[in-house]
Amino acid sequence: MRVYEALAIALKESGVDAVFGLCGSETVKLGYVLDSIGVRFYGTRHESQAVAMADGYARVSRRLGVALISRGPGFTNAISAMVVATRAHSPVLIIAGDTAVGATTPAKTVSRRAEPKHIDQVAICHAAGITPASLLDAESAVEDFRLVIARARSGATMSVNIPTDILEATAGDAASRIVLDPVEPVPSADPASIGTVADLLQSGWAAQKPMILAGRGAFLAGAREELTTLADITGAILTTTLLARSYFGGHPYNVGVCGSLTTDVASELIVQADTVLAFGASLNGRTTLDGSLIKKARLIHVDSDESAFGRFTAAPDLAIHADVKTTAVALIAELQHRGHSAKGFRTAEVAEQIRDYRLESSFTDASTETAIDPRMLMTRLDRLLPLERTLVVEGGEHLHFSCKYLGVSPPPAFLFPMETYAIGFGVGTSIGAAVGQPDRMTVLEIGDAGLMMTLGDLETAARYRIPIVVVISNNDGLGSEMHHLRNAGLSEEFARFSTPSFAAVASAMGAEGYTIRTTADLDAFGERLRQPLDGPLVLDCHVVSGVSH
Ligand SMILES: Cc1ncc(C[n+]2csc(CCOP(=O)(O)OP(=O)(O)O)c2C)c(N)n1
Ligand SMILES: [Mg+2]
Repeated sequence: MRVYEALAIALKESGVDAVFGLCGSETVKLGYVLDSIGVRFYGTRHESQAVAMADGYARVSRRLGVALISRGPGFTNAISAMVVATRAHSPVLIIAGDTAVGATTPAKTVSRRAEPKHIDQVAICHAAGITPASLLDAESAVEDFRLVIARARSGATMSVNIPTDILEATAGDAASRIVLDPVEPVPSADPASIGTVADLLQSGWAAQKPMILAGRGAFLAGAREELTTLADITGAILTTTLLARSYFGGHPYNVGVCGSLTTDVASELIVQADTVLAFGASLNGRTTLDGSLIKKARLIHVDSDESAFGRFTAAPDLAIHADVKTTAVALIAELQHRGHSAKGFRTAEVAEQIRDYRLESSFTDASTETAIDPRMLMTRLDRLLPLERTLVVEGGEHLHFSCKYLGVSPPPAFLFPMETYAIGFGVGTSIGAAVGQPDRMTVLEIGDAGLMMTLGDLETAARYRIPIVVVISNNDGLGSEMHHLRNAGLSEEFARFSTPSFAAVASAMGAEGYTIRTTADLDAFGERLRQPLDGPLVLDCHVVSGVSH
């Protein structure tokens, strides 16, 4: 059996049932065999979207997302998306071809540089922070592959490069010969740190108003129950990073997102906090408004990733490098042992303040006869779309509206593939999410420029009849750049591009498309959105540009 056949079988045996890819001559037979043995192959239009699909699939399901691409330029096309998956700690495996190493023609001197497609993929991975592995031995290729699959499945994006001649060689059954870097185990919190935090929380003069801030790390550790218990004991308000949106949804002292996308009521309470317990959050500048939001508070930062401490903000008052959930459990036990219970923020007045806040009353509608105020668009969509939904938001000015005014269910229902602050991954991420979590409606909210950048793969969604609602916040241009130009007193026309009718483009690609200019247009879709979708439904929503956020 050839290596490519044996690898296909190994992948299927490991439980993978979907692969996203754009193949080249050396990987197409691997893709073909995968599909023919029952691993559904989704053929994409661009390598970056194949990786984004694998990433979206992994983010919603926490199952292994797999992309299959070709060597050299096919590989470099996917780099940006691979960096995004790596930084998100997505369990993603990118299988790529690579230049022949002379395995089947040892007599011939193989010059890698003489091969037009040759690009040093491993060096690129190292430079970009992606973890590479190469299968360079047909004898052990299958077992090496199994090892790489297991590592990726544990939550590490891996790029496995397989030279063309290794793919074609006869597969052996030797034990694995590759060596992967060891994984550092996550420690438990040391009792001294737990004692210090308990002392602080007990000293009524120092910690009168505690706040618990949870990030995606808290969700990944499965710590919701523990963190709410901790908040209830200490009288803390609950808040999250953007990535962990709605994590504490339904709790009476949940104030929602902390940071630049916070609500007025939340920021009013957050600035009063004198002790912040951050769990599994990297505390980037957006979460803390460059530190200003939690300036007066003592910061206790708990994270399983040691590099999170002080990465974006000043070093915390106490850093606890440990598993988030077991740290919360230990802290609860210690506080209960001491009989600690505090009122903190918990007053009827605060509960009422949180409960009575209405986001839709926080702005004045600036819609015109031909374009909708984006805040209005999102609040209306919030009511029209089923509550159980996966929301994927791409970058651009529009994100300020969808991330604030369009609600989501608890994680992992909100996907924001913006780890590098780049646009260009929303289409792929939403397709992967819809495949990975078919029981929920997947909604992609994207700008006109972001969609134009990756338009080809809208056709992939149509071809496979993937049910996604694509909400385009269309302002005919690069809204973010228009904003910067305006602020600099320059003409925003430089960044204004008129876009084609997305309704027409959608229908040419085999999708359903509509143009929306008013809330009445939108309301007319209420019924349609409750019907099952047969492929992408594209809503080209013309929005008022320059609305403040
Ligand atoms: C790969 C990449 N290229 C360029 C940028 C810079 N950039 C950020 S937002 C943006 C405009 C996006 O326009 P659109 O998708 O229409 O959203 P809008 O800002 O108009 O709401 C650009 C070009 C980026 N973030 N990533
Ligand atoms: Mg735009």
